[in-house]
Amino acid sequence: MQKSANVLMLMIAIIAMATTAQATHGFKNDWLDQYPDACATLTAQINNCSACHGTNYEQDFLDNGESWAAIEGLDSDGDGQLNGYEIANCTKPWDASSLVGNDENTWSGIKNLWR
Ligand SMILES: [Ca+2]
Ligand SMILES: [Ca+2]
Repeated sequence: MQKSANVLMLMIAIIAMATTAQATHGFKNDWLDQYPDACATLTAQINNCSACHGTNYEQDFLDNGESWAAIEGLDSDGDGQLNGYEIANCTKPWDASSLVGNDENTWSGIKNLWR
């Protein structure tokens, strides 16, 4: 009986993990579809789901009908720059330390041009 319960719990855990992975994969693909011209730095960050998972950016997405376009006018990370502006300028709308005018980001942007 205990073995059956363990197998059942294992099956539930596998299904839960698969569901989460599917949802995350969908969010990522939606983002990539929404911003096909996003810079390589942001695209790489989005492909690494942990980049924005658990951030206010993700929460704003969930709270606004799961629409990336709907949150372009928000400032999810509170750095004073709107999400859409940040994406257009290759800074991270989920990271307050990443913003247009930050010298380190400017240097990263220049380096990315040469890669
Ligand atoms: Ca921002
Ligand atoms: Ca930012």
